[in-house]
Amino acid sequence: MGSSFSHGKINPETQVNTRLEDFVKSLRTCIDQAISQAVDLVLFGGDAFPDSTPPPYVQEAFAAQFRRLADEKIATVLLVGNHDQHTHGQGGASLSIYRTLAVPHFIVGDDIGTHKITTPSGQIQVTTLPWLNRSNLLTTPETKGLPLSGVNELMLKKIQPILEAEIRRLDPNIPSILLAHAMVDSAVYGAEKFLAVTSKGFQIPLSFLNRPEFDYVALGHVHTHQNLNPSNDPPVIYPGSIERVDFSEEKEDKGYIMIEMAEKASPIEVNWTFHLLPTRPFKTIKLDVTTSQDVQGDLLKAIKAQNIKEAVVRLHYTLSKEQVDLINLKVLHEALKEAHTYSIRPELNTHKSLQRLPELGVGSHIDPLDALKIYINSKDDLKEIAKDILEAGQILLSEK
Ligand SMILES: [Mn+2]
Repeated sequence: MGSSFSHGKINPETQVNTRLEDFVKSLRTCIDQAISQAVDLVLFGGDAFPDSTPPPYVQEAFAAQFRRLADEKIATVLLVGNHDQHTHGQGGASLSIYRTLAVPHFIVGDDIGTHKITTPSGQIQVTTLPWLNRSNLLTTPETKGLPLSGVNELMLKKIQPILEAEIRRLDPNIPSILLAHAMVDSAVYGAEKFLAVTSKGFQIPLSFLNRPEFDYVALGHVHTHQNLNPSNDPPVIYPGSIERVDFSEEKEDKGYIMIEMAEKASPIEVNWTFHLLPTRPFKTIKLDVTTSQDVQGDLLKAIKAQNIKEAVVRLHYTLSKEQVDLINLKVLHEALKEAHTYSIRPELNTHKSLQRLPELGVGSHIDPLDALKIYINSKDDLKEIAKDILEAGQILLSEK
């Protein structure tokens, strides 16, 4: 909650970004269902907000929904995801406040541990595996000089025995769930994949989680709903996000998972179902009009062919330089008015493939600043700000 604001607008009645209202609506539907079906337990897989310091009104919108579970005495586990963590000290997660305030029946999962929870239907064990980063697990001397792959390997070596110890302590007579915020190595990723190449992200092998001691593995982090274990033994499920964060999720169904578990039977029978949430549609209208005889007409036709009412729309079209004057932008804006919000991005087809400068070719060993000078000299449009760029470059290079 608090993301995707660029795809929304301020609701004049509430003064709140409509995308926050969309997320609240989705979350409210989930909580409504939990209450109306009198569930025993609610699991939240992490990443409540884009970062650990959400604005108060965003945090309040989240809390206002979850407190309804506390009111109904429904046990709830809030797992800490990477976006919930603050870099400073222990308990430094946006969700830790729920523990500090001792919200009844709420558990905050910010470390690896197993929580035995008594529900109206009996006991259940939930092992939490929050997002772990290197500073949680490793000391600076341990990682000194190690490449990123080595650091990740070392992290996995540390996690495995800790998780193993939790698994061994599980009571085989009580249903057990692993709730993990992780990037699992066999998952299909969307925007989250970019985390993988930074020091912040690493992948956990499916074999760590895919254990018969767990009756269900509930995952957070990846926004695309998927089951990583089609044999369902146990199910290893990403429910996905409850709303679309950006256009990379345009074609995804959004929803929540309802899990049914038999109380005591060996093996414990588990059924899970994905329930669609009524989310705001995202629509990309993309066309190339370079060979069109009626540029404006074709653009309007492409817009009319879509149901854009209340959708977040982007119109991307490619045209040639000569066609620019044939476009009446005012008419395009009028045609897109029905959308919730929209953006128009024309692109000229004159983009030549970028030529590599021979001076900067592979194998040339030149000073970075000289390379920058050569690059700027090759770009007419940069000449005016060449001095500023060089100065900025000097400053950046002097920062070690
Ligand atoms: Mn995450």
